[in-house]
Amino acid sequence: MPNALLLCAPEVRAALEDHRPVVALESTIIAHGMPFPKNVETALLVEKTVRSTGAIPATCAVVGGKLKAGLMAAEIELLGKEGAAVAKASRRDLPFLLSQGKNGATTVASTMIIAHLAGIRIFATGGIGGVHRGAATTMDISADLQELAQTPVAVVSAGAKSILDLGLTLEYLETFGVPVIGYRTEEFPAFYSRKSGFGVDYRLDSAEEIARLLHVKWQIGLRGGAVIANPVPEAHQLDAGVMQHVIAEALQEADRNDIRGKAITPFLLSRIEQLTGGSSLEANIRLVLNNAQLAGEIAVALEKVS
Ligand code: PSU
Ligand code: MN
Repeated sequence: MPNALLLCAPEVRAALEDHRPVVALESTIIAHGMPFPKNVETALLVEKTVRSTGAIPATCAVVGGKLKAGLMAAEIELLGKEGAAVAKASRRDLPFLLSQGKNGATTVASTMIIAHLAGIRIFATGGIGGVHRGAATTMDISADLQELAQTPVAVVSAGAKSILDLGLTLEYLETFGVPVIGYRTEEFPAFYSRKSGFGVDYRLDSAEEIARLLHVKWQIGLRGGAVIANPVPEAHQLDAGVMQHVIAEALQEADRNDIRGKAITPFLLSRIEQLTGGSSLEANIRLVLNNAQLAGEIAVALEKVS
């Protein structure tokens, strides 16, 4: 059913109609996750990486009060340049932005919503949101987790940053029946580093096996998505000990400055980048490209099994 508020790029629509593979990409990472101009360069490189696997990229955002699956380069450039001035749009923000004809950069949660409306089943990002440290008192749990519980889109990520409570994030995903699959790893990766000390539910070593798992999950009518955890490439990971230090410092600063709610993740990301002298940004770019590659391969394999 076409939706009047959804605009698919012609290339994306054509691919979906022909049952060719498409990979959704988010835009909060562009506007709020990385500085200009690296954010725009990376977003375009991510699209190119998806194409190299034979899949079509669909970067998602809210533009002029419409949900978009597939952006023009000029739209990516605009989101990247405006950065934090663009609204960070999660599930709860969509009705306001659409009814007011505004723009928004979509998080994992809202990108999953757009992907599902468009008919896209695979999505690549950097890291998913999760249960924040101290959530027992702040109740700060990303809407990404509820979206994974209810919307049938698989998200390829490098795990989650240890700005989050990774143990509670994994418990939450278990409660809501979201499979966490490690690609060639038994350990849930901690974004900048390959190891976190927490295990994944299952390890699978090929895109084909992951595609089969997703196919059967949806074939038996199980709601929701899946987390595909793809560790940052060995050569680009940062020292876990150093990162623990940096993250602790950034968290303390956030606390001192009373930064809360949707502002906390962008604040921590930019402080971590400053504190690591930019090496966290390089790792971030490499892991996103690595996720785009795997997501493309899974999307290609999924079209073959379904
Ligand atoms: N984690 C990252 N980088 C990011 C985000 C999370 O390492 O850019 C972004 C994603 O768009 C994610 C969102 O969906 O932050 C989660 O925000 P919140 O915790 O406010 O739901
Ligand atoms: Mn939050």
